[in-house]
Amino acid sequence: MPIAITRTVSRSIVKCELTHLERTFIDLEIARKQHKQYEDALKFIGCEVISLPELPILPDSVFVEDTAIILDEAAIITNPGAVSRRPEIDSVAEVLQNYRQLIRIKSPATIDGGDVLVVGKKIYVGLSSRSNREAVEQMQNSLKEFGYQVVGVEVTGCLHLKSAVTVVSADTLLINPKWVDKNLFAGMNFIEIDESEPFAANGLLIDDKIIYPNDFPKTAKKLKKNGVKLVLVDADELAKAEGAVTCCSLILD
Ligand code: CIR
Repeated sequence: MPIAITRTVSRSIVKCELTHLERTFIDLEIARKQHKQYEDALKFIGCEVISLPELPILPDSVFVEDTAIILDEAAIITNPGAVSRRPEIDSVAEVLQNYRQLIRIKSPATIDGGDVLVVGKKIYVGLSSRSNREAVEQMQNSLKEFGYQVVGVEVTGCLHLKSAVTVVSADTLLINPKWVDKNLFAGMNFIEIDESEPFAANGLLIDDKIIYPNDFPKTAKKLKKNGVKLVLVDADELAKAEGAVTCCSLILD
């Protein structure tokens, strides 16, 4: 049974970091209700959900994905690109040490888990406002013993690499080609988002199902046509904090 680590939405979510979006009011009650729906979707797929307690003074702490990268052989504890988010990592590391050997990314390297796309033994790291080449280098040095190749890829127009591309099956990527170059992912198949839904490239694959926001009906239709099984959730409240569905959990298979 996969384990999904989540964290209750912080009461200070309105003070979240924002990079590409204008600040709009985030309703805590709605955000928590939708987050609960997301946790229910994880359970529906068959995950055991470990829901960590709220961190009231850390606005972005619901986005646990950014604090770690889970591999079969180890968990990498990140050094988040936004200084305000660095205090989020310790409590996640404390939980993860029960499941994996920990590897820590250290300054000047910075990286957010949202920038990391794992496709088999290849790890793509988005070179974004949050993640840098030093992080790619540290990851490559730590992970070569496990046979991983770590490559940095340019990403533009969005916060993280996984805002632009996510995995929908072993050999298929859901992608917004305006934000990341398809040619970087040689040998993969692609499903392109509908152009009118630029934020539609983020889905969370667990087993053979994708947790996917209700907000992108045109892309959802395309995914279904391609045989992708969707578990739909309301995710528009946390989307105002620049968070998508992968951001809200860490999955241990
Ligand atoms: C931030 O800017 O760090 C948060 N407001 C949003 C983080 C979203 N995380 C993700 O895409 N992995």
